[in-house]
Amino acid sequence: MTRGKFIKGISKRPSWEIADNEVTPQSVFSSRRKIIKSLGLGSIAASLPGYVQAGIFDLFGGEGQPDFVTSTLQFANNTQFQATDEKTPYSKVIRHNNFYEFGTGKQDPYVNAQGFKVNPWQLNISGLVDKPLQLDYQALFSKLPLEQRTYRFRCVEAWSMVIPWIGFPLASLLKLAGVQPSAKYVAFETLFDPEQMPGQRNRLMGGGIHYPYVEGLRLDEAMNDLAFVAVGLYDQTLTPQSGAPVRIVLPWKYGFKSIKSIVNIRLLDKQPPTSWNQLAPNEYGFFANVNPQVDHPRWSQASERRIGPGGMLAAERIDTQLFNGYAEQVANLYTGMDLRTYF
Ligand SMILES: Nc1nc2c(c(=O)[nH]1)N[C@H]1C(S)=C(S)[C@@H](COP(=O)(O)O)O[C@H]1N2
Ligand SMILES: [Mo]
Repeated sequence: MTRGKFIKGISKRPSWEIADNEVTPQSVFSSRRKIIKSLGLGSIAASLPGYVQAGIFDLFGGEGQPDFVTSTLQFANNTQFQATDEKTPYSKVIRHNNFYEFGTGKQDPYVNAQGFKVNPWQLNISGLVDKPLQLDYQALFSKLPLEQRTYRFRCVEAWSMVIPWIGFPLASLLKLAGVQPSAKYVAFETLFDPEQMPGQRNRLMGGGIHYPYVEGLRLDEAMNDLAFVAVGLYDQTLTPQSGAPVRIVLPWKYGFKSIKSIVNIRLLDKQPPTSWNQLAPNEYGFFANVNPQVDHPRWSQASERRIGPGGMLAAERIDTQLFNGYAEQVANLYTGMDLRTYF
C-alpha cells in the first residue's frame, strides 16, 4: 500500500480549481461572468478579500478564489468500502456544510472558514491508553497508510451526500496508542479558538452550542471497521469547511457525530457528554444511528434528499436505510438494544 504523502510543488492548487473544471460546463460558466458584470459586481468584488469574493460569487453558483489551498494526497483505494451510489460533486461537498463554529448557514463555513489555520496542528490521543500520542500536522498524513473510501453521509436534517474520503481507520489510530482494558468510551473534541472561529465568540452565530464541540462513541463502535479518520476528500486534503485538517467520519450515524477539526481523542471509562445531545436531549441522542423508523420529534426520518450535481434544489428524495445501509457491518453492535430508547 502506498504511504500517504504530499506530492510537492505541482500539486498545490486552490480547491476552487477542481470544483469548476469538474462540474461546470463552460457555457454556464461564461454566462455567470456576464451576470456578474451586468450587475457591476466585478469591480466592487475585486477590492474585497478572496473569501468574501467567494461568498458573493457563490450566489451565482460558484465563482471566485477562496484563499484556502489544498494539496493532492497519495492513497490506496479500499475496495471493501466503495458505495456504488453516484458521488456528490466536489463543488457541492465543499459548499453545503454544517460547521457551526463558522456560522449556522449552509454556506457560512465555505465563506467564513477560508482563513482558518490548519498547520501547525496537534491531535492528542490520551486517557486510558498505554502510550499517549501527539500527531502534528505532517504526522496526520504519514503516521498511517492513507486509504480512500466512498461512504454515504446522512445528516439528521434529512439531506445526504456520497463522499470519497481519504484517511485511515479509527481503530488503527487507537491501537497505536494502546487502549487499556478499562477504556469503554472514546471522546472527541474540536479545536477551541474563538479568535478564528466566529461561532465560538457569538452565541447566536454558533447556534447556541456550548463550545468546544464534543462527540463520543462506545469503544466497540470506535473499533468498528467503518469508523474512519478523514484527512482528505476526493484527492485533496480537507478544506476548512469540511473539517481540516482532521475529522471523524461515521457513515452509519447522523452527520453530527462526524466531528470536525479535532484536537483531542480521549479514552474513558464513562460515557462522555456530546454537543447536540446537551443542546436538545429529546431530539439528539448519544447513539444517533440512522434509522428511518425513528422520526425526529419535528420531522420524518423515513426519507432524505440526496445532493447530486444539481445541489439541494434538485436533490432527489430517496428512502433512508437502517444504519444508512451499513446494517451488515454495524447491526451487531446494537443487538438487544431498543433503538427507540437508544436513539
Ligand atoms: N466541530 C463540528 N463538527 C461538526 C459540526 C459542527 O457544527 N462542528 N456539524 C456536524 C454536522 S450536523 C454534520 S451534518 C457534519 C457535516 O459535515 P460536512 O459539512 O462535511 O458535510 O459535520 C458534523 N461535524
Ligand atoms: Mo447534521
